[in-house]
Amino acid sequence: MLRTSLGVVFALGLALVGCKGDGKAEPPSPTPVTAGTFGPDGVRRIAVDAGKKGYQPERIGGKPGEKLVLVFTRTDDATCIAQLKTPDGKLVDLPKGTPVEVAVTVPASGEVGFACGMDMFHGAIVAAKS
Ligand SMILES: [Cu+2]
Repeated sequence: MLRTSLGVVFALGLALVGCKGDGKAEPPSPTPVTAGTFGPDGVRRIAVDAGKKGYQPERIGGKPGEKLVLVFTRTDDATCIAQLKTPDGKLVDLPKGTPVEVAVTVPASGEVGFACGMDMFHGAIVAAKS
């Protein structure tokens, strides 16, 4: 009996460690325009690493209303981050090591969020101050 409950607690602990990420809000601070590269279509592309610690960069700045392509590449085995929830709520699979392009639009003001499929890791597309 005791062994069983310990096992359950241990499994829960592992699950939490496996998908770490806190939901605490960061204080709003001016986010600069994130460096990217322009594709042949004139749309700025920004590479985002989806790894052990979440999204790098985590806050992506762009000009208000700017269209961007975020190029997500998952670098970690953790299944937690293998799915991306886009700002419009779509779930997108991120196969490990394969860049996946997601078109987004920078909001006119404030920010819009994206997250892992389990809503534990978060990132944001932020209207940068110019
Ligand atoms: Cu997660």
